[in-house]
Formats: sequence, structure tokens, C-alpha cells
Amino acid sequence: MEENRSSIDKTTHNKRAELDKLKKEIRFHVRSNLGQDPEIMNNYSCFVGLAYSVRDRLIGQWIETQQSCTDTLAKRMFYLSCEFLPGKFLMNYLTSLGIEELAAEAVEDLGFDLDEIEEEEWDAGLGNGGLGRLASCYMDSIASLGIPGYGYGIHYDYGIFHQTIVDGYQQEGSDNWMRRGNPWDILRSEKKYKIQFYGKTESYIDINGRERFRWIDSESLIAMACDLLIPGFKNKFVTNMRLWVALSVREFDLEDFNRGDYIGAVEAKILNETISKVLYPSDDIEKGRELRLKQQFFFVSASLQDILKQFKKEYDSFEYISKWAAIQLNDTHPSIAIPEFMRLLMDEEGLNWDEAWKVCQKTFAYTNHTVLPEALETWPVKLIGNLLPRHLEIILEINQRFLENLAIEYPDNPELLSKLSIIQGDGDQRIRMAHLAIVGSHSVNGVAALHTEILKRSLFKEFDIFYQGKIKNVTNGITPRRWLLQSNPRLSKLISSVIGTKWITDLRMLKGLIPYVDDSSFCDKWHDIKLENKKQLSRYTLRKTGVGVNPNSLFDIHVKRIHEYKRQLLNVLHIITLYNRILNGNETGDVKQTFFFAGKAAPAYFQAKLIIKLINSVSEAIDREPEVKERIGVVFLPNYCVSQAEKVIPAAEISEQISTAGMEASGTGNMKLSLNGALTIGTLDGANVEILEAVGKENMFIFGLKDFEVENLRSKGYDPRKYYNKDEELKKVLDLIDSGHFSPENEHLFKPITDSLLNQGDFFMLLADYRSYVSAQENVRKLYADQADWTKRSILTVANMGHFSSDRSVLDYAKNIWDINPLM
Ligand code: 26Q
Repeated sequence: MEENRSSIDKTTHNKRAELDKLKKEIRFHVRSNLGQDPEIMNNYSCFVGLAYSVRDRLIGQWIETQQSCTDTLAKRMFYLSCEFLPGKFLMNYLTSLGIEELAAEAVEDLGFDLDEIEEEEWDAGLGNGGLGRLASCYMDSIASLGIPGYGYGIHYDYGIFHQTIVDGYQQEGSDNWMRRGNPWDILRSEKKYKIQFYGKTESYIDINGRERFRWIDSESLIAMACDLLIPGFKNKFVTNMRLWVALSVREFDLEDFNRGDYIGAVEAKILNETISKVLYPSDDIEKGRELRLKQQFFFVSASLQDILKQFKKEYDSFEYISKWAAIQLNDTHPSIAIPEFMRLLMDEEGLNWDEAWKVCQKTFAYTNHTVLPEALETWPVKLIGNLLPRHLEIILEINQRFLENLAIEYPDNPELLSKLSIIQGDGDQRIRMAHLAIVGSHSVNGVAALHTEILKRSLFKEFDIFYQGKIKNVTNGITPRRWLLQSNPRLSKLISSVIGTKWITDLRMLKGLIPYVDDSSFCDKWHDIKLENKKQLSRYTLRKTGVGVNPNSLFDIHVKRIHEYKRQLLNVLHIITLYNRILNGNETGDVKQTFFFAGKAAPAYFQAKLIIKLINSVSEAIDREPEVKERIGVVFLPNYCVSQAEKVIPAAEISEQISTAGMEASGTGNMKLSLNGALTIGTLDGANVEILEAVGKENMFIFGLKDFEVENLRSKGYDPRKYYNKDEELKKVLDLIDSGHFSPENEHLFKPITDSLLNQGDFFMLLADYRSYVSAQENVRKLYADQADWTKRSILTVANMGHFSSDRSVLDYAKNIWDINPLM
């Protein structure tokens, strides 16, 4: 008894001491890093003070982690990605360190509110969407599993643009996330590498009498490392992503300077430093911009030099490199790494072709994220030859050797050779980066079962036959730390109250929720939490858009990049259907619905931007009809980003995953929404197929053509007019858009939309899927009317989402591709 009391006293005492220490540190950092008097702190300075205090704690653990990785000589993984979408760091760091409550109390004692402090942090948007966010989820899992893995990317000054909606249209603004400095950045001014461009190559005979090559007369610049820490969940394992900043070689070009051309010297410096300035805001390829290729080579070259430098500290023979390092290419964007690795090994380190090629192929692995032909990267041979002359030579040699091998197995098959060749075309030749990545890697993977099957069946069919077993599947996943624990604290608490907290690092434990569908008090709590989250989103919506929404309506959520293949337009066609029905008195039943949209359109993507305008115009038209407004509402939330996703997703009841089958490689928003208890309305596309297997067809609303049906219909000749002519309701919807009803100020405004559907072949087959989508939506409303039953389905959905943790994905990679064992 005595002993017990003294241990409680001790804990309280320790807690007090911790609290005092943290408060002292916050004040210290406000003074020393911001040069401000802690007595007159504001939200921002309090954020910075807290940030530095948290960072100090992580740095200690980081140094220890790195030391232990070096000591064990463990195999490492390097994740090369042009994009990362980490979002905000503060809450993630606090949860990982297990000090959220401590921080909240410290901040409160200082007179602030942690929720408000969090708002001060900039959302790091160094990516476009799915591919970048996936990279960040993988970093989280790598750290939480204790895998010696590191991200490598670009430290853009400007991330994905800031979207506002003006008069219903998207408007782009700049995202200067570094404007106020970034307390998380750890600048490593001692880690710098020279990056070359342009120039030419020459051969020479080395001291061993061997012919070698060098790259001369090139221009160069510097890549400087900037590290961001990635902690595992409460495991003291801290890794990092290393983002490269471009710097001019010399502060100014002295020659220009001496010639009196001061401004010229400054201009040259600025030009070099533009390389890491801005993220390309398109998630489908923009043709042939040299700056984009420069960005890719810039960060790839710096990363490989950094990797080789670390390797050389520990080993002296390059033979072992593939036993020490696995390099994962996040799509083809970093695939110039393959010739750069060859160049470094041969030209700088003196290996011969065969030695270099052997380790190269064993080290690299490539992940494909798309089958859309326009998104498959190719670069003009001329452009590469000019910018990276040595790399062009190496690529040509890789190709020649590859084609020779292919010809041995397939003699007299020139079509096959030209189909698989890394070089495409005769006249204006281009380099197919995917082919380069496949030939130069030991593993190629798709990101969901269906996607991988499509790669094997069509896009990379012949490669799959030639390189048996090279193409594998690793279904994407999401981190449960950010996408449930952090973003949905109420639901997390409820879950933990019945099954404990193991699910946080072993998501399959959620299965333990299944028996609770029969526990009415648990179900009530589940329902109440969803309602509370919906109210919170309603307040956020009001704040951001001035629009009031009804928290008792069904929250239908369609959030992702705006793309025709993702079919936000199909959703709109259904909304207009409801609009017509309500006005005609044909819509019975009393389920009210709010349709939320959010997402950015590539600035040059005309059709996608027009769809945003249509969504907003339909929303206004609804508001003009009190009878309709009573029943349905449409909201477009501007500037979708990671932190907005964290607010929207916990409030979702319906998750819209309605891409044309065969076109969405995986999707990961689908997983986030399901993990937060939304039921999916979706096509059998990407990972939806596997979500269906996991949660069961009773808990999902599947509709539409399947991938092979899309293909068949296309090859038979698809005629959208047939659907228009035979479906009265569909016809009315399209005619209404066409009549200018939603654009009184300009009756032809939406003509390009109806044209694309009726006169330009409706490539994404909205009309073919319209009726089955509308029926699926009717089913949604029918089921929603029975709230108790809906809640059960929501619980079962969450309970069955264990497979979609990024921990599982990363373990799949570690086992089947990287050959790495977690240290933990
Ligand atoms: C390439 C060259 C030049 C300019 C831009 C690009 C570029 C940039 C980003 C091309 C593609 C992207 C991003 C693609 C992407 O996000 N794909 C998504 O990846 C997710 C993670 O695997 C999948 O879940 C999605 O299905 C897929 O669309």
C-alpha cells in the first residue's frame, strides 16, 4: 500500500517535471529561434517553440537509430520519389512520441490551445496526389516496422498549388510553404554533391590500359541535403527522408562578375537554383519539359552519390552493393537512376559493363502506378542527348544488349523487338522510361491485384513472358496512425476501449470488432461518433465556404484529383437526376443527402476545370429551388490536401470510387474512407476489388461495367447515343445541361461536357454506367433509411480493413522485393 502510493507520487512528480521541462523548452526556443520575448507569444511562435522542442527529442532518437543501423550492417532500402505528401508533422510527431497530452497541457498552461497551434503549421504538399501520399504512408510504416529505409526526393520551394474557387472556377495560387521557414527542416550543409548537365563525352585509356569514358565541358550545380525526420510509432526508431535543394556551384560566376556583368552572374545563379523551385502540378504527363527532366536527374544523381558514399564507408567491393541496398523507383520519374548508377559505377568507380550491369539489375526495383497511355513517360532522344550525353550512350547500349538477348529467344520477330525496345519510333525517337525501368530492375510491381493483372495481360504482356516472375503485385496500403488514430480520435478511442490498442500497429486486430455489431450500446456510440464528426465537418464547411450543410443528411464524399477517368461527372449526372426528380415530385423517401466534392485539376486540364465549374453551378441551381435544397446539397471544398482529407474522411458515410473499370491503378482514398466507416459505392476497379473481397458485397454498392467489359465494348464500337436515346431520365439530364440551365450567364458554357459525352465518343463510358450507378444510389438511400442496419455495415467495413494497412504493403515489399528483415 505504502509502496503503491509512493509509486503514484513518483509518477505524478515525473509528469510534473516533464511538463515543466517542456514549457521551459518552448519558451527557450521562442527566444532563441525566433528572437521573441516568450512573455508575448502568439499562436505561431508557440507552434515554433513547441516544434523545436519536439524536434530536439526526435533528433536524439534519430542519431541512435542511425548508429544501430550502421552497427548491424543491415540491408537498407532507398525509396526514390519525385513526390512526397507528408501533410502536417506536428501531431504525427506528438503521437509517435506518445506526448500529445503532455503537449496539450503545456500549451494550455502557456495560454494556448493545441488545436489552434496545429493550424499554424503549413501542410507540406510536395506531391500531386496518390503516388506522393503513398510514399509518405510507406515512410511511416518503414519507421514503425523498424526497417532501415530512407526516402529521397526534392525539396520544392513551391509545392502543389493552392486552389481557390472564384465564381465557381478553380484558381491557382502559389504554395510558398517555406515562407515562414520550416522548423522541421534539418539542413545538412556538409552534405553536398555536384550535379552535371550538358557537355559531351570522350573516351580515354586508363592506367590499366582499359578504354573508359568521361563527361566533359558540362555545367554543374550543387545539391544540398535537407532532412525531415520520420519517427515510428512509439518505438524510438527514427528514420528520415532526404530532400535535395539546388544551389549554384559558386555563389556568383566569378568570370561574369569580373567582366562587370554583376546582374548576369546573379541571373546564372538564380537559373540553377530554379531546379528545385516548383513541383509540376500535373499527375498525367506534360510533354517534354526540360526542367522536369532536370529535376528528375538532379535528385536522382544526388541520391545515388549519397548512397554510394555511404556504401563505400562500409565496404570496398561493389559486388556486394545489392546485398546492402535495395532501391525502389516510385514510378518511372526517377528511372534515369538506372543509367546514372551505371555511369557512376563504370566512369567514376572503374567497374566494367558486365560487373556494373549485374549489380544494377539486382539493386533496382520499379513500381508502376498507371496504365493510362498518356501518363507513360517518354523523353525525346534529342533532349536526353543534349542534357545528359553520357546517359544517352548508356541507354542505347542497354537497349542494344537487351534487344540482342531478346532476338536470341525470338529470332525473326522484328515487331516484338520494336514493341519492347527502349527507343520508340524512327524519326523523332523517344525513350520509353517504363521499358528502361523494366529492363534495368529485378522486380516490377503493380499496386493492386487487378492493376498487376492488367499489366501482365496487356501493357507489359511480352515483358512478362520474357522475364518470367519479374512482374509482381503489392497492393497499396495506408498508415492507420495518420488515417485513423490521428484523424479520427473519437472512433479510435471507441475501438481501443473494446479491443485494446494493438490495432494501431497490427491492423488485422480490427477483426475483434465483429462481435460488437450485436452490442447495441456500442452501435449507438459508433453512430453518435459519426454524427459528431459530421457536425465538425459541417462547421469546417461553413468556415471555408460560407455554406451551411445539414449534419443529419447522408454525407456522400467524392475527394481526389479531378480527372475524367475518376468520373466526378458521373456523380454530377446522378445529382441532376435527383434534382429533376424532386422538381417533378418523383423522388419519394425521406433520406436527405449532401454531396461533397474536393480535389484539384491540373492547371492546363480544360475539361477537368470545367467539371469543377459545373459542380459549383449545379450547387447554385439547387440553392435556387427551395424544394430541392430541402433534400439535397452540393459542396465543393476548395484546396483539397492532406490536412483537409483528415477533416473530411472521418465524417464520410458514402465513399465515391467510381472510376471507369481498368483505369484507376489502385486508389488509396478508397481505403482511407472505408477505414473510417464509410460504405463504398464503386466500380470493380483498382483496389476496390480487394476491398470488396475483404468487406463483403453486403457492405458495398458495386455497379457498372467490369474492366474486360469496358475493353470489349470499346473494341465492338461503343455508341453513347444509344444509351441517351433509350434512357428518358438520362436524356433529360443531358438536355438540361445542354440547354444552359446551369449557366444562365452563358448557355454554351458546358457544351464541351455534353459534347464529350454525346459527340466525342464518351471515352470514359459514363453513359454506359449511368443507369447502374443511379440504381446503386437508390440502394444506398434505401439502406440508409435503416440507421441501425447502416451502422452495423459501417462497423463490419472497418473490422475487415486490416489488409489495407501500409504496414502490410511494406512487409510485402520487404519480403518479396527488398529482401530485408525489419529490425524490430
Ligand atoms: C510525370 C511527368 C511529368 C509531369 C508529371 C508526371 C506525373 C506526376 C505524378 C505523373 C504521374 C503522377 C502521379 C500519379 C499518381 O498519383 N498515380 C496514382 O498512384 C496511386 C498510388 O499507387 C494509385 O492509388 C492511383 O490509382 C494512381 O492514379
